[in-house]
Amino acid sequence: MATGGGAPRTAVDETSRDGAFVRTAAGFRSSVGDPGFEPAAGRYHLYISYACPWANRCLAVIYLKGLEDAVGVSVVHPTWQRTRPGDAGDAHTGWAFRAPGDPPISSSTGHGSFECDGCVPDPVLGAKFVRDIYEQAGDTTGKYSVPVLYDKQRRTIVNNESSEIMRQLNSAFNAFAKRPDLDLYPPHLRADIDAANEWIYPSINNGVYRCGFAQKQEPYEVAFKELFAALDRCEEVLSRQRYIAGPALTEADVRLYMTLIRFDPVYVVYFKTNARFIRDYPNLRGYVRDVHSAHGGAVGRSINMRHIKVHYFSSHPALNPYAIVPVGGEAWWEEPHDRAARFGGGAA
Ligand SMILES: N[C@@H](CCC(=O)N[C@@H](CS)C(=O)NCC(=O)O)C(=O)O
Repeated sequence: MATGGGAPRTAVDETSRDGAFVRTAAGFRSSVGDPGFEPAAGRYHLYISYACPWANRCLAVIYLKGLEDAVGVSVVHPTWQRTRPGDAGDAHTGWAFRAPGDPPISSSTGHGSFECDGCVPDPVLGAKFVRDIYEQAGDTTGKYSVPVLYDKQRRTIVNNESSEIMRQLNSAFNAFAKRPDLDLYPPHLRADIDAANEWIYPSINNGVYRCGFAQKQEPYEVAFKELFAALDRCEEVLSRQRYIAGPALTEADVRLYMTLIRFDPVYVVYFKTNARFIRDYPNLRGYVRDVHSAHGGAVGRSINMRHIKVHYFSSHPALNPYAIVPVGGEAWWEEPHDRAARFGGGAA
């Protein structure tokens, strides 16, 4: 069920009166496994953007669990478009579907030229925009975000909150998973995972957005200080243990990694998070490499750095009017790491 209400809008519009970025809660909060949403192979479809850290988390869980044959995935174009291009009174911009080989597209204000490689169109509804899927499902929030977990049988959205979708992919589809024994939220680590998520979400995962989407100096500086204090805390934790919630790779690592992998190529410049690069923290650097290569490279396989860079730099004309994508950013996360040798165990 959708909750809340409002006109179509994007995250760039979500600011409070003091200029701070305030994220709107997701509207569809059912679970696969609830009555009426029985687990099944081929019934559910996941709509993602490779660029979006929240959607990327869910794709990583699909690869980690080996659910590629059980849950279909569509991938939007990284560059936000006008979603009602023929309607002069509706200026909303958002995620659009394209097929590989389609002609390149520009930003919503006509700048740049971005190819469609890696896009996967919508085989379920044939939607042109993610907005169409929300409207078909009776959305009333007006925010058309990814990820979206869709039920093809009931023709509705099950859930659009990534932290909840991750848990469902982790536990509800084990009958169809190639790796049912891999538990990213194991009972003995739950308290530590919840505790890590609790401070990492506001200060790091959402903290980079609080820096980047702030519209006044003071909330930006508050978010900046919290962000780097939290990164220092991660660095300290990861000097003592292999993963953020203990000795095993868990959902808390997937969540943290998705922000860290975007940090140097995008956030340092685009969101003005420029106190330090992640590659300059010895433990965070090794940790990102470790998670990237974990379980046969399942997490790293979910990363499309071209989509990540193109999205941010081409989708918010107010922040980067000419949609120029910075060139720099070597792939240091693909290098070897010493964390198995230092801490043992893990997910190599
Ligand atoms: N609570 C959501 C947040 C998802 C979210 O904000 N996704 C962004 C992309 S990174 C989005 O789709 N934004 C669309 C918009 O702002 O209109 C989750 O974690 O699943």
